[in-house]
Amino acid sequence: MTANDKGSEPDVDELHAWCVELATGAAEIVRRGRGDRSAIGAVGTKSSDTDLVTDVDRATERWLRAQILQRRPSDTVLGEEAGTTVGRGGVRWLLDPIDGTVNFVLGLPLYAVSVAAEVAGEVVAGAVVNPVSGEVFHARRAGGAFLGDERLDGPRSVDLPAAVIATGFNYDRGMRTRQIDVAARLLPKIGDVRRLGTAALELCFLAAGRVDGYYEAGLHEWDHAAGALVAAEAGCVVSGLRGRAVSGVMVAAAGPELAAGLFALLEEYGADEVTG
Ligand code: LIP
Repeated sequence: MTANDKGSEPDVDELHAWCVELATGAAEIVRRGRGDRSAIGAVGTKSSDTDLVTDVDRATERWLRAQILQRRPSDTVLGEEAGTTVGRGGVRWLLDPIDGTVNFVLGLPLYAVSVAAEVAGEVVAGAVVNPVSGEVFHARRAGGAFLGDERLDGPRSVDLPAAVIATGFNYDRGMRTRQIDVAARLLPKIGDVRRLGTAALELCFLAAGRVDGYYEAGLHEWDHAAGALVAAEAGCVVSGLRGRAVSGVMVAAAGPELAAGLFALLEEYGADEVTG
């Protein structure tokens, strides 16, 4: 039975393979696009003057949507650039053609294609591919997290005062003012902060032990869907704050030893109360 049979239970292993295949193929389009100044030069803005979009974002999402249509024509697709296409199939695909678009435009080598497959409201497979490094992070629910073929087992064992925590700031200038106040209170209590500009990669870097924790408010589903699965399958705690689930209000993630202490500080500082 294949995942594209109508009415059959989607095959999660097949969805996982497709997430890797699609994110890898899309990453090649992004890689080639980075070399085309005309494509990058046509930079538009969306929610604010810092929320950038390029022709490469749009072309990559069009390619991803076409690939999904070939495999599972009845599914729902949500993408950052073209919104939601509602279908009757059993899978909802979440696409970020370039997560870290500002980095992409500037030529900072930290951006990624993120593809996730959700079944019955739960992300069951995902892949995040950095077109510059060629790194392919991927996971399937209950199947573990991987960088290529290498199994990922999350961050090091570290105390909060030495922990390096990644975060991000929203395109809304009022919200980011409140977010920087939270970061300013947090910084003296931890080892350092990293602002890498791509939620998808920051969550995968947590899974790979390159940072010790991550939190951000105001993300869209497509930003975190695949990366959150990779982090969770690497053994990390991934949730909202105050016992809530991951949402646009807050995505918080850390290793099991660090999570309680980090999340308590974030709750105390109101990291999930910045949307205004
Ligand atoms: C980005 C996120 C990042 C956030 C940026 C931006 P985009 O997504 O991945 O974590 O801090 O403000 O939202 O817009 O590059 O796809």
